[in-house]
Amino acid sequence: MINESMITRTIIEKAAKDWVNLSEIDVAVVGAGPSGLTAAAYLAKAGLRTVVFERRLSFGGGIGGGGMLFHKIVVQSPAEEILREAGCPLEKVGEGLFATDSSTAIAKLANSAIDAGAKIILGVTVDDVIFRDETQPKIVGVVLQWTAVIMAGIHVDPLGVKAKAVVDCTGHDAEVLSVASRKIPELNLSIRGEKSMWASEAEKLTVEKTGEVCPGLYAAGMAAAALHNTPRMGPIFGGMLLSGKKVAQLIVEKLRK
Ligand code: 48F
Repeated sequence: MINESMITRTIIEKAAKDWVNLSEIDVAVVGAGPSGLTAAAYLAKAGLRTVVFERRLSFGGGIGGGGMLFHKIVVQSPAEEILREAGCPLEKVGEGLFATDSSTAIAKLANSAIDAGAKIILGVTVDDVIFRDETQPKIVGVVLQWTAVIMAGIHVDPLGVKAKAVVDCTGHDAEVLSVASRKIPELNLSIRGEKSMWASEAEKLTVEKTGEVCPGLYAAGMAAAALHNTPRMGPIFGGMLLSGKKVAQLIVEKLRK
């Protein structure tokens, strides 16, 4: 029988249990766009306790807008293998070039991350990092707030989650890197923002620049482009997927040492 108090109790008990478990994790991925979802899938596949914190109530980030709201995205070799592995149908449109529906790509990438064992928490914004400065500055977690609280403009103290690695996958604004550079000057981080469009160069450089920014903090996707002032690419997504996969491999190697 449907009972309101039972619904309430179930939600609160189950959510509280999850939050207790996620207060200390292996990897906090910030942002559920293409780079974040891909990173989460490979991190979780490697057995790391991975949680994606996403500000919105939906995942996919910039995929959903396709190209100027037309509902297709383009992906190039070898990144299409990541989508294929996730079960995403692809239409070959040229040598090494493929197209798919933006909604399909979102669903398949999210599904792949969840099936691998990653948890995706929606409606939560990362608005700061946790740091230590014992021998050198190090990022050891993220500070969380309900997006709705931030939108309401009321002061509510946030919660902290400890993580062995934090990945900024927040896209063009590189929000985690930005807050870290503003609040921890010892990190000497300067976020210069992305350059104007040059698709082929941007795709290559985004993957090249993906990596550890300082101990405990990594940049992937457009956050890496914003950090290194490399060009934007528009609605071609291979670089985002390869960047997510690369950051996952780097973290797995680091945490296994
Ligand atoms: O913007 P987004 O898709 O970043 P990405 O993975 O991919 C970029 C491409 O979509 C596209 C492009 C190249 O193809 O130029 O733009 O680098 O996804 C970023 C996600 O992070 C969320 C945001 O809502 C989006 O879903 N996000 C941003 N800031 C925060 C956040 C934050 N402070 N806390 C939590 N989530």
